Parts: sequence; structure tokens; C-alpha cells
Amino acid sequence: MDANTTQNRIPPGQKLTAGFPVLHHGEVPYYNDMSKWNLRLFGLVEEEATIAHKEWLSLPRRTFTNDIHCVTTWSKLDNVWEGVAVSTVMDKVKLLPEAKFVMLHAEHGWTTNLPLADFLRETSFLGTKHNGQLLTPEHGYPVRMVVPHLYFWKSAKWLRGIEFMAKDKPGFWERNGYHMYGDPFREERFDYD
Ligand SMILES: Nc1nc2c(c(=O)[nH]1)N[C@H]1C(S)=C(S)[C@@H](COP(=O)(O)O)O[C@H]1N2
Ligand SMILES: [Mo]
Repeated sequence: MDANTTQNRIPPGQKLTAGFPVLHHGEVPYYNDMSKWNLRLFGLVEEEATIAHKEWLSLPRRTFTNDIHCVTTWSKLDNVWEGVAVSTVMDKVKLLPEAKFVMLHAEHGWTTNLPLADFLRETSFLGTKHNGQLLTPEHGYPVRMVVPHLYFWKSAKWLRGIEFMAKDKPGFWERNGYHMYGDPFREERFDYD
């Protein structure tokens, strides 16, 4: 790929990194008994669904390639992930028509919000491997959301719940000054941007 093309892929105010920085608020969860792990789909759905770990492991995986952009100004290009398509988990529930926003719930109560349409994009997925390696505990094992077209704080690590809502509500960083939407190409870093 030529330099020009690469340049177009780097949002304003971002710098490339070759590493994979670890960033989060709070403690990394370590699991010793996966039988207690599950993923809950709840809120504005006809019937809630809980995906147990065994069922989670049986869901089909796909490869996704993308660029990620952290609000702290690093971008990382050409990530190759393995993950479960959003449509695969959405097969477990029937959305009510009022559902327009999503709250992602992570281990220890951490949350982040996004519009339903952004959650449902073909490029969003539930990631399980990064560049050939199982996600490490620091990067979100066993599953993290990946929403590459928004700043990386929307990509909840240690995902445990997906809540469907009628109205937008701020998650953890959004209550602490970050933007409700977070488009890196429009530099929507903070709530006043
Ligand atoms: N559960 C949880 N997920 C999280 C965070 C967090 O604090 N808790 N931080 C977010 C932020 S600010 C960033 S930049 C990315 C960092 O992911 P990484 O550590 O894999 O690079 O995770 C996001 N997902
Ligand atoms: Mo971040």
C-alpha cells in the first residue's frame, strides 16, 4: 500500500503505533472457572438471552481486519482478529422496535454506549483473538467488543452484557467527559468537541 493510502487511514491528531498498548480503568479480571461466565442480552428484547460459556465456544468465528484508534492518540493499522459476528449473537434475541441504543456492560460494572446502528454494523464484532493469539487477560479475554469505526474506548473488554435501550445514556467514560459518539475522523474526543 502506498504512503498516501496509509495517510488517509490515520484520523486527525493520531500517531501510528506498532505495539498494542494496554489501557483501561480498574482491575483486569482473571477467570479460573469459565462455567460461571456468560454473556447476557437484555433490555428492549422480547425475551432476554444468556449465552453460557459452552454455547459461546460453539458459535461460528470469522476473521475481521481493521484499524483501531485510541482517543489517547495512538492508532494501530491492519489488525487481524478472530471473532463472532454481531448478527450471530443477535440471532438469540428479537429486538423490540423501540430499541435504538446499546449499552455494553463489562466485568466489574464498566460500561460504554453507542447507537444500535453502529453496534449492528458489519464491521463490529465480538473479538476473541488478535493477530493470531487468543486475547490476553489485559486485552479483554475471553471476549471484547470491537467497534473499529469509533474510538477504541467503545470496544469494551471483558464483555458480559449487551443492553438494548430506547434512549442514549452515557457509559463510564462518557459520564467522565468523553464524547457520546466518538468518531475518530471527526475528532469527537470530548463532550465539548
Ligand atoms: N471493560 C473495559 N473495557 C475497555 C476499557 C475499560 O476501562 N474497561 N477501556 C477502553 C479504552 S479507553 C481503550 S483505549 C481500549 C484499550 O484496549 P487495549 O487495552 O486492548 O488496547 O479498551 C477500552 N475498553
Ligand atoms: Mo482509550
